[in-house]
Amino acid sequence: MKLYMRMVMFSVVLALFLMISACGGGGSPTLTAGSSTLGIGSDGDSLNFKPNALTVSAGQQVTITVKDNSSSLQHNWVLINGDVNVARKVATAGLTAGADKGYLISDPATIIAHSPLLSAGQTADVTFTAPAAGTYIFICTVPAHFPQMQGVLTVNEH
Ligand SMILES: [Cu+2]
Repeated sequence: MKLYMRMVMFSVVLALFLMISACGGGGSPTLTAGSSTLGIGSDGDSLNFKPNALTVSAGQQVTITVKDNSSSLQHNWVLINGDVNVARKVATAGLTAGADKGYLISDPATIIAHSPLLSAGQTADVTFTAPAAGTYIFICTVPAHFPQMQGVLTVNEH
């Protein structure tokens, strides 16, 4: 009987351990820069980044491979230095700049890094040094893609 109880306890502990392990990843897909290269792509023909959460370390050299996975849409990937209001300003200025400028203004104060404007199926590498610890919004500035098309880059302390 004692042995039976011990086996039951062991099973319960094991089950709990497995449940906790399974929950470790959280809800949203997150890539962590173990290496210095992260991949990110638009989510098929939907206006979403996949993954929409990235994690890097402060000061780390980061290369993000941006892929336009849509069948016909243009996208870009723009890392914003500021909150959602700054992101909106960058997106609005991008509209005014137009397609010739890749829907992007040149403003190092509000844009940390960005890809070129990508057509369906195209890929581009974006290399930059991760900024100070904090959370940063990344967006697509193609008309009507923001505010839906955005995600968060988390920069951890080095
Ligand atoms: Cu887009």
